[in-house]
Amino acid sequence: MSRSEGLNVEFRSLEQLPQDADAWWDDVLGVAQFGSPPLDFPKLPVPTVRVDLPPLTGQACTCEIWRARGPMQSGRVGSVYYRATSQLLFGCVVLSESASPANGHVGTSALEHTTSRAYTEIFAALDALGYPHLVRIWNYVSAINQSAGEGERYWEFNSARQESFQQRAEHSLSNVPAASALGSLAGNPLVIYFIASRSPMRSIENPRQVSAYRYPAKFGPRSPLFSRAAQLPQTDGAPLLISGTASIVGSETVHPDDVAAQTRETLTNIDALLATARGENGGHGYNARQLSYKVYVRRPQDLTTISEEMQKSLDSRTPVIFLRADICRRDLLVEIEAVGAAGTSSH
Ligand code: 3EB
Repeated sequence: MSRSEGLNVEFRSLEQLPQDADAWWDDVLGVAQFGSPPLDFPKLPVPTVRVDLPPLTGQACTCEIWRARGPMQSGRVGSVYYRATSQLLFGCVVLSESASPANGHVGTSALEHTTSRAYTEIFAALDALGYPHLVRIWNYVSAINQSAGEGERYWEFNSARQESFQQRAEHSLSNVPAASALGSLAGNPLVIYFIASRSPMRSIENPRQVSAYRYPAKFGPRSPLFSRAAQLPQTDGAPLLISGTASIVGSETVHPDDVAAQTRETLTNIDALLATARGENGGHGYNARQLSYKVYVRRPQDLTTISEEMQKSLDSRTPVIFLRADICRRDLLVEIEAVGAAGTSSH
């Protein structure tokens, strides 16, 4: 089987983006922009998706730039914008809940309806384009902790997500994508972006945590559907995409009132996942110091504490961005996701 060449992520502020260097964009698969104002990349065929989560480190906007190598093709299927190499696809979809026919009706909520539509469109696009394996997906849901029905809006999102996966013929719990689900402020649309692959990925679970799809019903009648990490064994460096990870042991939140302890527990969870991933990759290393990190912070005033805890176990050169976001359980104060390749630095 032919190996696909690399997948990398890079973080840049608005000021650090070259304005006229077209060649710089040649191998860019997709861009997520966090904060405001929205950037405009006229004439570029690169899908760019704006997420209304402000960076906590001064810049107005931070870009997460995904690169791969090889000839690329861009386009749109339904509401899904994409760009793809022969092996990997980056896609995004943005849907407003107020456009939902369920808006204001009883029964299926506007969020459930919008989530179903987004996932249905994503699966249809991936099947039509021939990248049927969803590897990694980022979900940004407005007002995620707001009460709704018996629980919170996150529960509604989970119901619709689970149902959408189950309706897909090839669905199996052994290959659910790695994911993050975070909250933006009320009024924002549902924003989803993702990476998919032509060949199967390998999903990895965390020995310290109950798989999210087996969480007990007290966390919602329909479980969150994601794996703890996704590995791309057929891509150079076997990139590992780690899901949003939090201070959860088993299925319970630990250290509900202690953000420093939550940060340490989260890093311990990531270490346990890395050990499992190394085992899956013939022992070839993923090193916590060689990952790129995206950190979601519930309360801006916790930034220093979280950042200091991370500095204790990471390198000063480790790429990391901090974003203000709501986390999908009210008692979670921090959530960390990461990306890296085996044996090399991620750059
Ligand atoms: C957790 O471990 C924390 O619903 O897609 C992390 C990553 C979390 C992804 C999701 C939720 C999701 O349960 C929350």
